Amino acid sequence: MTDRASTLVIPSDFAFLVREGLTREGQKELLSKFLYDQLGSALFDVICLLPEYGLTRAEERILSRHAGDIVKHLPQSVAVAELGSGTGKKTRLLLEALCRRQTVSYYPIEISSSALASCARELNDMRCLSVVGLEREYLDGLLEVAARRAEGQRLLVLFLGSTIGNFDRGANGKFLKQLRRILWEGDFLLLGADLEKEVDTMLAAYDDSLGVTAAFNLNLLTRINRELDADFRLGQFTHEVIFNQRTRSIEMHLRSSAEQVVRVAGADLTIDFTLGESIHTETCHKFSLEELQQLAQGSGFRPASTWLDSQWPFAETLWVAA
Ligand code: AVI
Repeated sequence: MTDRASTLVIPSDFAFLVREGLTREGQKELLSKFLYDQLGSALFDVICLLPEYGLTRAEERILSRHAGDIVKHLPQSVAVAELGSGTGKKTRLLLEALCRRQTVSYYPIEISSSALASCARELNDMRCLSVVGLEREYLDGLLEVAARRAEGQRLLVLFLGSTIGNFDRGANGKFLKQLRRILWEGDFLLLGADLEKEVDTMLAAYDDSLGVTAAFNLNLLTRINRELDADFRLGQFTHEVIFNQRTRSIEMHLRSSAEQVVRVAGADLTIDFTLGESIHTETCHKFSLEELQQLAQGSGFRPASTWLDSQWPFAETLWVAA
């Protein structure tokens, strides 16, 4: 599974990948990037406010407390590229600290034009900032930023919110190596990663009592119904969250509560579900600090510093391209 925004979704790809995921041997699967249509993205913004979902607040606390310290590690002239800008709210904390010493070129890279627009609105009043949004896949956008950088200018890449956890094991290292190849030695990556914690706390973060995450997950079926002329009955699937001990990951599933047949006309597919069979829709890996260290070294970075939140185990790590 790729991250939520690493690949542009064009309709024929969508049909192809839905077909591929639902017809595979063994565990049926839908890629988590498909969770983020317009409604899914809005639901994700609500998830970030839920009492059970501590990740976003943890990262905000780290950035509001330590932005000055993070910036002290950076050279004078630095351009900032962000993979998946989201609303821009967290980034603002860091950009404000940078703006105290330099004017800043900021390049949010997003596949969603509405997210880019809301990020630009959020940062609109920052006079020291020039914002150039790139509606691209992550690495394509980063290549473009790297080509635009001024002579001698360092790059700081932001990859916040633990989106790195939505890669499959192995795929995260591969992605980071590709990212590293675009950078020059001495460039920086600031990576936000959710850490392992009590299983019940992790499960509750993805199965909140208001049912917002359930709606976020089930919305994927609504999307397939709408875009691929399918007849998934939402009442016959339930949101389920498990912690996979082997992979140290939360997994989101949609479990069929009946034996049923679903037609996905736009993917030319008729699919049988047995009672209790599930579709795996998202992996949310939880890291240990040693694992992050190994990931940095294995992908060509040197870990420079790590900041932790005292209330919710979450790490913001600054890596230097080695
Ligand atoms: C985007 N990503 C970091 C979220 C996470 O926690 O893995 C996605 C999410 N899925 C359900 N809740 C949040």
